[in-house]
Amino acid sequence: MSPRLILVLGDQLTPDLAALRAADRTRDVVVMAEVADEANYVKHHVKKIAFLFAAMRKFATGLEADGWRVAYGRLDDPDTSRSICGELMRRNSEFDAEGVIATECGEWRLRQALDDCPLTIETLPDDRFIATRAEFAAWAEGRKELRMEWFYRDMRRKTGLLMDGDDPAGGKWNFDHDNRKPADPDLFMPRPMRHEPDAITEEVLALVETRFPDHFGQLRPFHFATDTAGAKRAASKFMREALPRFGDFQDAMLEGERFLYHSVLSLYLNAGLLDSLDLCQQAETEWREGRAPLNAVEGFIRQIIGWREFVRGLYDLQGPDYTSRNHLNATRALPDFYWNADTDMACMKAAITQTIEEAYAHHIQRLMVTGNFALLAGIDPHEVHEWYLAVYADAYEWVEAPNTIGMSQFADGGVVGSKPYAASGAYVDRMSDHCAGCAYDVKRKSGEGACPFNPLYWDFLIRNRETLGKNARLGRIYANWDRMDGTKKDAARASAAAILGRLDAGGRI
Ligand code: FAD
Ligand code: DLZ
Repeated sequence: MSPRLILVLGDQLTPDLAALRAADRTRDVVVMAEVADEANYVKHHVKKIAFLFAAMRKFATGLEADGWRVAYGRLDDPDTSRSICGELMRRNSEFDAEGVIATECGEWRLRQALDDCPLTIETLPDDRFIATRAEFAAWAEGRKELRMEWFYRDMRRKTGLLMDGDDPAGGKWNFDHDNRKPADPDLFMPRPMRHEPDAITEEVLALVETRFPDHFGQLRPFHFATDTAGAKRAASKFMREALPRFGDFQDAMLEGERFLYHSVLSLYLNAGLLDSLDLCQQAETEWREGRAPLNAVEGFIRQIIGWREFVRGLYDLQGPDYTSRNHLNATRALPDFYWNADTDMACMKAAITQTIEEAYAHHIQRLMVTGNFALLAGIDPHEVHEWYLAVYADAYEWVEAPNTIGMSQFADGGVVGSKPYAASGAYVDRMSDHCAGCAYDVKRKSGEGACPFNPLYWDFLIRNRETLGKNARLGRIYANWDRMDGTKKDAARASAAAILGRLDAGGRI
């Protein structure tokens, strides 16, 4: 009997993936490939490419050890095609195969490419998520507003996580209110696990160094795990050392502390090396056995079964044009300092520098620093989206786009969030220690040396008043502006115009 081709993509590195479950290891051939099209659709951070290629190679070796026949295409193999479809066509001829079994891919872009591929492809749902596409669509049907909190409660009920019978553990669904403390420098600050590259990873690092010299980011040192065993060790270290304080300091930022109490597990979850339900169950055990407080564990679980599942559902529901939305008609080009960190704003410099070096920034850095600046400065949301998709090791469009286009840039007009996450410098000052050492003065509202976030904040709101003025959640803020002294208003807008003019001229910020 002819074999079928079983497609396993770089973010499908899960032994019980739907396509593998449907396959017969005595008959079928697993197809995996490092291809130029996937590596280049944005100029991915070199650490992300290295992580995925090393993890793919090890996953393939693991499958072979389990008795699978694997046809693995390496990027440096002259016969490997440019695209996933090309690679399937090549293997189809090589094995005289009888069709392809695939697990639905995360991004519309690749779904479209596989639909256009002239082979018979049976596509199975990706059931590594807690909500199926149909469940999310049914939940969303007929609702005027889609809000994460209501969906999250259903996911708690569905999984039984942090439930005492029908009630939420601790009597509350959400402890976010307790999770907004600024952090202090701490000698005992936990650090994510650092994994030394082995021979396979070293070989991939050398390949990435030669093949992607113009891609974003710094490749070495490279300390990500590249297999499930390593990712699980990283998760255990997080549970033991950081989870107990994850909640309290979830929104905090500290100069020189790149990870604080965050898990740095998203890249492993998104590539399939870790299972989201399993991770949440481990976190719940930490609380039930008295090693971590409820506000921390609830906060961590909410990010995964709440936000992660919610944005995935929305991405599917909103369709392939989502990344072209531009509700606020923002058209400014992305400033160069997003690529080289060459800015005098201490918070921006810290977030972008660590993005270059680590392919990582935590949520508040992404949302309230780099995202906030782009929002206030009116940067084209598609350019912002392509930046976030390129620069983080965990970035895939299904999770990145709702966070960028929706939550951060409000370019979807309120599908993900009910109001824009716009903030002045006071927010960064409250949640971080960046302002103390900054070239700008966060207390100055306008004029020479004022923190750019201050005048840009008001300018953004006034520029967009026609669109945002009817938003009930912004009513008090607009009322504050209306009460403000005229000279202060003029000074803020003149400062904003000067900053935006400098941006347009490629000047230093
Ligand atoms: P932790 O703070 O330890 O949180 C635990 C887990 O919760 C994460 O590993 C992640 O899987 C999940 N999570 C937390 N917040 C979110 C969220 N808003 N949406 C989805 N999952 C969440 N996350 C990605 O995985 N890939 C992306 O490409 C991505 N792009 C983003 C772009 C912007 C503009 C913003 C504001 C956020 C983005 N996020 C993205 C969400 C979030 O910033 C990252 O998931 C998080 O910073 C990953 O770090 P961590 O593993 O230390 O997370
Ligand atoms: C992100 C990525 C990269 C950089 N390279 C590959 C690759 O060479 N081969 C592969 O199968 N997958 C890769 N990926 C992950 C895919 O881009 C991902 O599967 C799609 O974006 C669908 O979500």
